[in-house]
Amino acid sequence: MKEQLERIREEALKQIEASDALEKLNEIRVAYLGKKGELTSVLKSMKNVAPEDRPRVGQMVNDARAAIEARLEETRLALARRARQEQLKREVIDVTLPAKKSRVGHSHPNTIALKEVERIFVGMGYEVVEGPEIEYDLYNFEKLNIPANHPAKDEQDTFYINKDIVLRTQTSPVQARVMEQGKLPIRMIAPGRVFRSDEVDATHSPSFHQVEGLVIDKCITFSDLKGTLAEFAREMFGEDTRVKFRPHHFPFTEPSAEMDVSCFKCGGKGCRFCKGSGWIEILGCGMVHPHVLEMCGIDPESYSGFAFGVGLERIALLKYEIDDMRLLYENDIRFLTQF
Ligand code: 2NM
Repeated sequence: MKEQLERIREEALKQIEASDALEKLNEIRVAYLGKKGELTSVLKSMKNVAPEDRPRVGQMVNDARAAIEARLEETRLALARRARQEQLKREVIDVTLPAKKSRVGHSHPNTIALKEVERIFVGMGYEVVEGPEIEYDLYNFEKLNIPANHPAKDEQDTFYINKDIVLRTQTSPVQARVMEQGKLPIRMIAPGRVFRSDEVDATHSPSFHQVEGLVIDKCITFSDLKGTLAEFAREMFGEDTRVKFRPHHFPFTEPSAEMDVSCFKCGGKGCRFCKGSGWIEILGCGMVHPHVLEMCGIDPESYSGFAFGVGLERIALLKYEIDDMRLLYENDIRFLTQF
């Protein structure tokens, strides 16, 4: 019995010595100390030992168990330490390396200009409303007093999905939809992408952005339009900006006008920027045509309103002195970060 115990102990310690992985240690633990382990089976055979020898043999079994357990624990700690050391070596961080620069994006000039337009009008109590880019002919043309034979409806200018559906050529259909909902008064701007079948050049693109505005209430007059848009111009281009209105024609407004702002480069004396005139054309506007109000369910006898439309790219090009619209669509970060 004594020899058997000694042999088991030696054998176990030798195997522990030779282990190079934690899993192996576990296997050894099970093989010697487990329920069906070698040491346990010695204990089970105690019944064959003479009663007077049992305490001594029991002591020897316990000693062997304690020795094996101690060596297992020692070796486990040593292996764990070694593994940790190797991990630390693998994961060493060189804090002297230059940091990776994080590449941060930049707001597009259109976005900067739009935020500014929105800030100004929201400050005057306007709501910002969006609508679909794919529109019914009914909202894009019909309800805006643009009849079937109007040149704007020509396939040369409009992208048709089918005979009833188009890519919107303006954001006024959003206004038509809001008027139709019948909640009055209305003070809103409708920013968004619009589409026209244009060739690309320095000032044209088949897809660009507009902000259209609409005010409907009792007793709205052209004076309200002038005051509002003059204030917009001052906030957008500087407090010394003057405005002038030239008669124009739009099917959806009557009367209609185009608004110029005094050149914010030369103050109106005339320079290369304003091509010597001292004025820069900025937007179209007018009093909403009674027929448009009627078609959108508003009684023109009780209500009147004004509307306007600005090209966002035009504002961005002017404000940031960019001379080619195509630069706005390339998204070259070296260009964008200049604004
Ligand atoms: C412009 C110029 C003038 C306009 C008209 C409307 C509506 F829906 F009320 F009829 N929205 N926007 C309008 C008027 C747009 O863009 C140059």
